[in-house]
Amino acid sequence: MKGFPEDFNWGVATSSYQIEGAAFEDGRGESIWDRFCATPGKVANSEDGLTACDHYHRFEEDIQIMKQLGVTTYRFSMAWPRMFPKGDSVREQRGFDFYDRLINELLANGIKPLPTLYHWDLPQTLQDKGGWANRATVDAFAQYAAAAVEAFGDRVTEWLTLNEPWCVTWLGYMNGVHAPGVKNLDHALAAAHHTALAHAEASRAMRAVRSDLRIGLALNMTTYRIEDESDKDLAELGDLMDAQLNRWWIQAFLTGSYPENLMKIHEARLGNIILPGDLERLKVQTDILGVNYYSDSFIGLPRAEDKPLIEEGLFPFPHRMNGSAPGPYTDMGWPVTPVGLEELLLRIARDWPEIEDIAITENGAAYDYQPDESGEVNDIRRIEYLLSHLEAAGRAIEKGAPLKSYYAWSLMDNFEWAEGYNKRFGLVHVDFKTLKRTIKNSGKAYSEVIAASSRALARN
Ligand code: IFM
Repeated sequence: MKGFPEDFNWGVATSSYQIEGAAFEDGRGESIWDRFCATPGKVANSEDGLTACDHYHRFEEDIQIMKQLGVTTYRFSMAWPRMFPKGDSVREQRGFDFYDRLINELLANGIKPLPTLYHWDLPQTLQDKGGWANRATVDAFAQYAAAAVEAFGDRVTEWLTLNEPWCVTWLGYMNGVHAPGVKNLDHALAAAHHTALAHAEASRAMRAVRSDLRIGLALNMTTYRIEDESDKDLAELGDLMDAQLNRWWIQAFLTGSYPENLMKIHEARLGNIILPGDLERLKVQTDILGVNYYSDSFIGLPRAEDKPLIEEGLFPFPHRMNGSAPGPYTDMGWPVTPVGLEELLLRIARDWPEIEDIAITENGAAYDYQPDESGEVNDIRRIEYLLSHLEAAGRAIEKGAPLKSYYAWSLMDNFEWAEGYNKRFGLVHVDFKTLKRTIKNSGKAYSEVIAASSRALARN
């Protein structure tokens, strides 16, 4: 694969609630996703993460699969309610012990761990007090982050704080399709600010324990494509969406400010949320920018029946998301747009030259391929998706993007949040009845890319 340097990190990614299962074992507390899944009508087929891939009991087997794939690094998340069941200062040692075993097993197999501290499983007790809309969650998160570094910082030097704070904020607190299912603009704006503050405060708390850490966060990012550039409303809308998704958290940690267009639209509300001194506190050394990229987003001209997406004034113009997107599409209905990844990486390099280490912390596609009679899973469209995105990433490196790592989403089929188990993103097939794992042909293709890259390394 062209473009990738010798020391490139080749990884796979997962998250705790999506794979671990053992939801109430060894003292783990209830998370907002346990509560959300138990609420009728929230998740497809009323599915939940109670068992998921049972990774909690099968992590050794899963690490052997990673070894077989040849990955050099593994991005996973720690479940906050496993370690602090109520989100306060009372620890559950058995939760810490699980991650201790996981990390040691990874290291023993030559795989570098990259933990994410928050991939959406907030302790329910914190949500009962407002969750990310409550400022107190910022301090609770910083304490949890520091405790994780105290426990594992001797072996783990790279950390991510939050995964996709845009989803936490806008899917969790505005349109309510994710846990905790709140629909309230004030809560959403508070979550947008508190997650940015949480990244900064947690980073400082972690560095106070160990100064040698490299810390980042993972943002879902996209390139917005506007159907008609001459349409002023659509162009303004594109800029608002770009600010809300791509710029909010980056601008916060780099400059201690938020995009002006959003500050203006939400002036009155944000005035009550952002307290004196907060903006300065947002700015924090961030060593790794994790980019979760799946597809470009297409903002189309409205049809007669289209209405403003959010009445309260966030997206004030009627439009049609992805209406103008070219195919093909994945099972999520997301367009396949590999060139967009190259453009996004080059945009990051151009707009934020201070960022010296980009990791693609997630990239992948949902396609439902099952084992054939011989047991083989020939997921040809996933192979095409994977290779075309890797080629795009390689071109971006050649043109100067400081991309250091790639994590395929996901190691294995898992619980895809509100979509349940129907949307399969794995390089490894999981039979959710027997929990049998089968490496798909995409997993084998990825493995060949990694092997070819290490052969190139050996030749030099
Ligand atoms: O499964 C999710 C993951 O948890 C966060 N990023 C997007 C993935 C696919 O939807």
